[in-house]
Amino acid sequence: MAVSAPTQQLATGRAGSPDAPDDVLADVVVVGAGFAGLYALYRFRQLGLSVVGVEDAPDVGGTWYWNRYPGARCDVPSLFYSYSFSPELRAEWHWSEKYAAQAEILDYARYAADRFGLRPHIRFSTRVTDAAFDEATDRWTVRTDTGETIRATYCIMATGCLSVPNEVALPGLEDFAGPTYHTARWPHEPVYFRGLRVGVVGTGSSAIQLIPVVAEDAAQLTVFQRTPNFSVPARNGPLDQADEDRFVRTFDVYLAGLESPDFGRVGTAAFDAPVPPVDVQRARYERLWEQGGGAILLAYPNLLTEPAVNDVAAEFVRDRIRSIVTDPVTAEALCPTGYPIGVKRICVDSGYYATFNRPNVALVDLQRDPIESVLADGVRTASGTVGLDALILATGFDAMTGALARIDFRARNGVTLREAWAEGPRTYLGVAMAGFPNLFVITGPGSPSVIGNVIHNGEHHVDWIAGCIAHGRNRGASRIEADARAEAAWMDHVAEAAGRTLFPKANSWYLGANIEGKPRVFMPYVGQGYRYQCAAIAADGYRGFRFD
Ligand code: N01
Repeated sequence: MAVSAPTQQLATGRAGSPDAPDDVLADVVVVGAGFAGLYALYRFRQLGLSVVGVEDAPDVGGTWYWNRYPGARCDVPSLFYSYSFSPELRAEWHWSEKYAAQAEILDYARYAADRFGLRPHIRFSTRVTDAAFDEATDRWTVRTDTGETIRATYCIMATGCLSVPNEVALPGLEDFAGPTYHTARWPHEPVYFRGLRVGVVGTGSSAIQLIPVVAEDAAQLTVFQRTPNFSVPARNGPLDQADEDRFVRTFDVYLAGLESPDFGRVGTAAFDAPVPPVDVQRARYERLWEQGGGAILLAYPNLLTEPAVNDVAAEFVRDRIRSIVTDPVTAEALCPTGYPIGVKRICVDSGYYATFNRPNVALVDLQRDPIESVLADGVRTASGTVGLDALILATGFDAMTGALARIDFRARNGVTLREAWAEGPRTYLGVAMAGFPNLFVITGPGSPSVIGNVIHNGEHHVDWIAGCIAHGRNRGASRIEADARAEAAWMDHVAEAAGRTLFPKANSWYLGANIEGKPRVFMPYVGQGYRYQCAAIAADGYRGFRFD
């Protein structure tokens, strides 16, 4: 297979090729310049491939470029929420807080992009509209909204799991006279709420981070809650050198652990684990609550598989809510019931529940008092009207498949990805799809992706795909495609792994349940030893792939 020159020397058009003179040619096109896309650019260029990046936003950062609502910060400790691939970068960058705020995370992405010289290879403010596989040349023809055509052998989708906002159609929303904001598309200029009556729709991670901050400014804040979420305190604070040193001492052990056959939040070992006495469990949750962060879910290996353990953890958090929120009716409305803790992504907050003790904050429980209509100056619910000057939609994302489904991918036989996924996403290992040669997805459905550390999961996929491409090139193959039987077996395994846990017992975005009409398929892989399995498949000549 011919290898074209690195990106900066790209030819535009080639003698004897069907390409138009203005077509951009590359070995690899990487769509998305968030953490995964940036690393993909770096890694594939290291392989000596020519790489073109395409990014919708005018800058790098992905979800951290767009999600700049007040209070936006990481819910994984920043020292972990960092690239692992470069010891130099790790040594150079110092996080200021245990859970960094959005601006600092975006600065980190920018720093990494500059440090590794990636910006010149990215077309910013450019969105991929459609992509078709050309059987004659074994290349993807990728078209963008700027009118460009990129022809590349490999198409790498690094479009993120949480990038397409869930734009809800509240009745009458278009009549609202004040400003409306979506947390996932927050304006870049400052937004002031001082003295205003503000409404927030949604109580997921974004809302739970935003509500305490907006409550400090707003004259009145009304939270419209459809489903209460479990949230634990972050106990955020400054980081110092001693924290970093402690982290560095254990980081390599952590990285090695990721490769183990036993690694996985909900491993099969969980099914044999004992159910500790309730008082023992509660004492442990108490310690973890005081310590802060989502580690409470790691208290017991069977917390996400065994109702007798999960129920105690859930009741523990409900008791904490009741002890923080002084009005008993509001406290009860904030208590999540009817689904296990941890099977919707747990929220990590700074003062969320206590915010409801403020005189200027009110909760509307939509289960009892649903929204009837948005009006020009407020929201009418079954019980009355709430006057509002500004409305914030914290309604989340079309997760995991949204960004992929809106690109018109056409496979070998003309089938689009949307059609192929009509009954739910189907992948082999969460990285490749039968019928879509040379198309790879980073942290796609069917991989751990959002379960665990999404930056490290993205790095793993990029490395694995790079190995797969190198394997194909060494064999002189110009086409790499997942086998339909391997894909089917993997999807069965993904479903079986989820079915052994409590995860399917909540209407979560993991299941696509937050988007009307979306097929209910549990998308992340929650089985054990994912990296170990990927390594074994690679060692076995990338079993389940065809190299032609
Ligand atoms: O979105 P969500 P999010 N009427 O889907 C409600 C990550 N994240 O942006 O549960 C009324 O969790 C909906 O109600 P219900 C993190 O992984 C990470 O908050 O569907 N309400 C829910 O309350 C997180 O899990 C960070 O009944 C409606 C809310 O809107 C993921 O992003 C920070 C509605 C949406 O909650 C998504 O979080 C922030 C309607 N029509 C987010 N439609 C980090 O720190 C929806 N809702 C890394």
